[in-house]
Amino acid sequence: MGFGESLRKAMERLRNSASLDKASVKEAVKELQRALISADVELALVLKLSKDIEEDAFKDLPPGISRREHVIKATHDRLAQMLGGRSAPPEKPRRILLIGLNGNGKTTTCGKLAKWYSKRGMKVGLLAADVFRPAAVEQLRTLAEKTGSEFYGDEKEKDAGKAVRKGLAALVACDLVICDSAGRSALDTELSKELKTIDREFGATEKWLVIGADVGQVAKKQAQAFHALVGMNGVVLTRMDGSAKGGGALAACAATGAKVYFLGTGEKAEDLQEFDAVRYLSRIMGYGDLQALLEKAQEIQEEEWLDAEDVLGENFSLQTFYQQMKAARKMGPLGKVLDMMGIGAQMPKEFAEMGEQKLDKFGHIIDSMTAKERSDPETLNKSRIARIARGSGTTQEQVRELLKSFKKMRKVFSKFSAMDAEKLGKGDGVDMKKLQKMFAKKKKFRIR
Ligand SMILES: Nc1nc2c(ncn2[C@@H]2O[C@H](COP(=O)(O)OP(=O)(O)OP(=O)(O)O)[C@@H](O)[C@H]2O)c(=O)[nH]1
Ligand SMILES: [Mg+2]
Repeated sequence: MGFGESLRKAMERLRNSASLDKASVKEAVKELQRALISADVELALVLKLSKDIEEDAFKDLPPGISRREHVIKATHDRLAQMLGGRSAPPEKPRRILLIGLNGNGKTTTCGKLAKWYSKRGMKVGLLAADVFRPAAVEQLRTLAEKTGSEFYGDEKEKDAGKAVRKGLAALVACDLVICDSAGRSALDTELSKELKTIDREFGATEKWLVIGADVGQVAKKQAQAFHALVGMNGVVLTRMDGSAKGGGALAACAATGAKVYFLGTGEKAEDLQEFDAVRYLSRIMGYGDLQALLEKAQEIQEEEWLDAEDVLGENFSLQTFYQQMKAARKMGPLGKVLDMMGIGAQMPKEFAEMGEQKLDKFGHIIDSMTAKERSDPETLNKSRIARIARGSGTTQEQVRELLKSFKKMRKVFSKFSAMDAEKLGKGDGVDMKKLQKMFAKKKKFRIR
């Protein structure tokens, strides 16, 4: 079970228990502890969180709010606090230096940040100061080309300090220069010396540590060491897409007071998200983050994109299924888009990981159907399936697979839309819609 799913279970326990007394809160807290420990959150932090929640839970109630709502909100707030809340990244940084141990994603993050800031109107330059790894300069050059950034790098330059000086001169016309440094397997004397030199020559105000989320609580030691060395003042946590230990790494950074500005969620230049613990929690727990989805859709500036009415409405047919899959793919890997809609957690893996080729095949199959078959797949009997397979150059098995996928998807979506209408409404004593709004806006609230 993933981190998000187990957190959600703990929250559901609070939401669904018949009465909320000390014992049932303790039970839910225990479940929460298990989730946090398996995400590699440091034990001391888990115990502190538990104590805080148990204390908050039975404080006097603010007016107009039920005990259950209060406990859920308190738990959520404490969790968000433990994971570091939110630190908005600087809007117009001039020089960013990325540091970190090898393979954690520094160079990749240079490309991501270049894209991020150039989308926000800045002229960005990438500076290669990794003189250690032979292919590093070329790797950054490619990323600069892909993201339309200026670039300085010289394979023959073996002195990191000189590379920085020359780079700054070459990139003087840029609004923002992002400097890529070399990594080592540990923060040894060689790397320390090199980073000090780069830091001195580069004169960055922003010195960000790049850490893979899979290190879990070890992030704390790294953050402390790099802070002591050059005064690291921000963190980018990469590989949040693959790691079950993201929660541990986030909590560890927060515990040192380091600000996590961004999360890396994939290998591509667009796989970067601003970090906000509240959004992060709602997304991993499957409550959705429509705002992020809308922003992403806007950035892509495509007219054709996921239409919630079509997906959640009654007319969800094979045709809409295919269109939505196609539209969703344009916005990034389907799994991520569905995650943001809050249905990723309930989505069968096969959809999240569906490749281009399979989707094309599905397209051919759907094209070979009559309009009636598309809107009512129940009419598809054996002979029709055989005809469609012939017409689309696929096999009957593949047609059946598509139908099976469609039915699964329809089930998930109908569950989600029913939840939207009812469970997110009044339901079991908790007004989920209001809760979601409260969390999203973090405003003072008053219920009923
Ligand atoms: N899944 C995933 N992979 C990532 C992410 N960020 C980086 N990677 C991958 O991690 C590997 C290492 O990334 P680099 O950017 O080369 O790491 P580095 O810190 O520059 O490494 P050195 O220069 O050797 O110190 C590459 O294969 C990247 O594609 C991420 O957020 N998610
Ligand atoms: Mg690198």
